[in-house]
Amino acid sequence: MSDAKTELKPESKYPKPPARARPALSRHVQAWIDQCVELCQPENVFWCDGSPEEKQTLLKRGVKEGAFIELNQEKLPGCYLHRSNPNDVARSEQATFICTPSQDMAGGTNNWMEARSAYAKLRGLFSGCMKGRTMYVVPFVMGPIGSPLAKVGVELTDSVYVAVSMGIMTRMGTVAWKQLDAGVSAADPDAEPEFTRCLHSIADCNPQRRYICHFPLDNTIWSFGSGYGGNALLGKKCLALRIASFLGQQQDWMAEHMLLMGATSPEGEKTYVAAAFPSACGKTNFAMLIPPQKYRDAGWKITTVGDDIVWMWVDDTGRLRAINPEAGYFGVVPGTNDQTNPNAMAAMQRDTLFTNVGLLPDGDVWWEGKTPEPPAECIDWTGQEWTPGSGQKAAHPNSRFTAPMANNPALDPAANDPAGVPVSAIIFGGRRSRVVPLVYQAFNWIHGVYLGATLGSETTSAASGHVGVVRRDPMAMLPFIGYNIRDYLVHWFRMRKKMTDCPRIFHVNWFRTDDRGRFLWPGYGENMRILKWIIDRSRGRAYARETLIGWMPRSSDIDLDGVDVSFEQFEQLQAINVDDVKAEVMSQEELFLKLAGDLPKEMIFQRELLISRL
Ligand code: GTP
Ligand code: SPV
Ligand code: MN
Repeated sequence: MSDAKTELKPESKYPKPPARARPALSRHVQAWIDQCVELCQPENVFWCDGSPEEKQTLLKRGVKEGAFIELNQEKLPGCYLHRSNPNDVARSEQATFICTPSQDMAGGTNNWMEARSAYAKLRGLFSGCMKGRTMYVVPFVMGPIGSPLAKVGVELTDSVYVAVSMGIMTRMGTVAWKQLDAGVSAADPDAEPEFTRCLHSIADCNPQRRYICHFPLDNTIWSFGSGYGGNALLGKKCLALRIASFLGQQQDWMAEHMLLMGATSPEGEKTYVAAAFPSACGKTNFAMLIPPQKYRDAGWKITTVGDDIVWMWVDDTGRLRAINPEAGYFGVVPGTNDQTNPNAMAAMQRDTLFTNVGLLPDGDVWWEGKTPEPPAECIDWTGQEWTPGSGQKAAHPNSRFTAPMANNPALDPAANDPAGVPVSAIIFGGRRSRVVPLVYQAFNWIHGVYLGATLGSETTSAASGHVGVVRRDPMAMLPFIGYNIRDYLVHWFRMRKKMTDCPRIFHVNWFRTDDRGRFLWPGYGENMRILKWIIDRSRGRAYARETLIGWMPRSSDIDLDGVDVSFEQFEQLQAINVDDVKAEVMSQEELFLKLAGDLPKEMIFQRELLISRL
């Protein structure tokens, strides 16, 4: 394919046919874009090529239109602030639909719309919705270029914020057209190339007319009425989790809501670990962990492959391997500071978009927890003047930073490796102030899948709705499974059969509190101590006791030297109360009922075994 930049101006005035603007494009891709242009009737079409110059153009345009506020460029070069509509600050799970011919394909945990009526409804909404606006054509690749799992998507959006964000979060631009071309077979050059059709309009950002619709059978996503990350950056949750989980089930691979980290020991032994925690439950922080001084002195190093999504497959030798499909981080800011996550702080020093944080008088940003003392004043995330006594939050609890992963000082060297990395351990974890111990290990894969499937967590501000209620969040994927959860669980059990030596599975909870509501475990960097035990268990080196819920370390099996946790406190962290476990089993009933009649037998047997151990 010839270079797009030499052939066309970035913007072509509609209704000049985009077909002539992009002669090298597959006619199938072109035809789809033409249809969307006809439907949405944008005034202009802007073809993104992913170049640094183009990013500057888009940022300038965003500043002019009010989508971005330029921050202090001396302190924060290349950084901008975006304030969203106050009604549009988190994922809208109620407005998220799996659209298939039958409801059974979506299953009991998803909102479902019949595919044809969903198209009809959304066609009505999209019709003419970009009048007077620019449509950005954003081609992107999810996954390292050349990876067998890498997928191409094209997002058509009328939001400059979305276009710039996609440029950070994905491998965006001409590279995607090339990858698409590379996928076309020589035998049938006119065959339809495989790509995800992503259509997005923020429209008038009305929550009553907000729909995030997935058509897994058509490899298509239509998102209307929201500009928020998980609803609008369609490569992320929509493609890389919902559509990808469906494709993975069909094609024998897995798309999971997991971080992926490498741990290098003083001896130079490298272990990769993946961990599934629900939204705003610590993936970014764990993935960027900086070990305590003593571990660093000894030579331990943690590196990040990904902080939110992994795609995994079983290689020829029977090992589970994984890639991070993303190229950036869309991370929670509140609570992030130089103590809790210095790597994230470093990553957001440049070329970062901040969404819904406070703006300081000198053009710097602030959020709750950034500094021990709040600033004397700032402009809060809604654009109002703010002082510490105002009783409001300066930053929205779900305010976010969008930074290229290349900014992470601890980026793993394999983050761009198409071959991915081998996974030795999988960790499930939730946010549980009570009941659930700090760490334990599943008896085996099937038990581990049961633990993942029954994962409970207190809800957070990452999704709109109540915060702090325990809900079941199977594999931290409840909002992201793109098909029937019954088939998803069966898929997890089946994948085991392809593996020769499967990863060990663990469960953690960094969030257990004492009677006064204080965290019992210091968390963050100190989680290294737990990770060390997990690595040693995965490699057959550490001791564990058999308990009714799984294998557990004794206090002597975890290094507590140099951390402010007494042996008694550790016992409190690891305590299991039989009555609590019974109540926990009962509270899983709700999930089991959603699966009624469809429950994989392994789930029933594991539950029976647990009950018989009580
Ligand atoms: P998503 O991006 O929504 O998928 O979230 P995430 O899982 O990446 O969550 P993240 O790491 O951003 O953490 C969210 C919140 O949990 C932040 O407010 C953190 O400060 C807090 N947090 C993370 N790790 C720990 C920990 O080890 N202990 C405690 N107490 N809090 C933590
Ligand atoms: C999450 O909610 O799990 C996120 C943020 O990672 S978003 O991409 O907006 O879904
Ligand atoms: Mn997430």
